[in-house]
Amino acid sequence: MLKKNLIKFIVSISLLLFSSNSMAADETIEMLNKLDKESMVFSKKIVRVDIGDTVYWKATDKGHNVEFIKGGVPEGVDKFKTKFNKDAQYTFNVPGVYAYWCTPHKSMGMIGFVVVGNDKSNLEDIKKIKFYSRSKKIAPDLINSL
Ligand SMILES: [Cu+2]
Repeated sequence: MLKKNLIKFIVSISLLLFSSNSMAADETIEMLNKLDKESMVFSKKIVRVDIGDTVYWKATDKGHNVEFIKGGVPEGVDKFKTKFNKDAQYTFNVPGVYAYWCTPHKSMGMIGFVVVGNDKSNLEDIKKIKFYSRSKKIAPDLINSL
């Protein structure tokens, strides 16, 4: 009986360690032509990472890329635009909110946000971004849930 409880205890401790660890881990986002009822979409529209974490974008479907939106990143962050059909990655060393889109599908709702270090100090800049068409429709709710 005692042994059983000990095992339970060890299992719950390791689960706890695992889950707290995974919250601060790197993220992988798929670039997709279709997900449920949406087409042209990043598999996760919002991810939260710690400073120094890396986000990987997988070119699961072809014809997509990642482009940071001008004015939609923390001050001092350089331009970032990846090649079509290629997996991409970026290591986030500056805290703040990053808004990006897929260049050819930026008006089709293919947008995403990364919050780094739980820092939302540039949220006002994010709200000023000019989104187009379907992206314009979905952006406010996404920005409100950052
Ligand atoms: Cu795309």
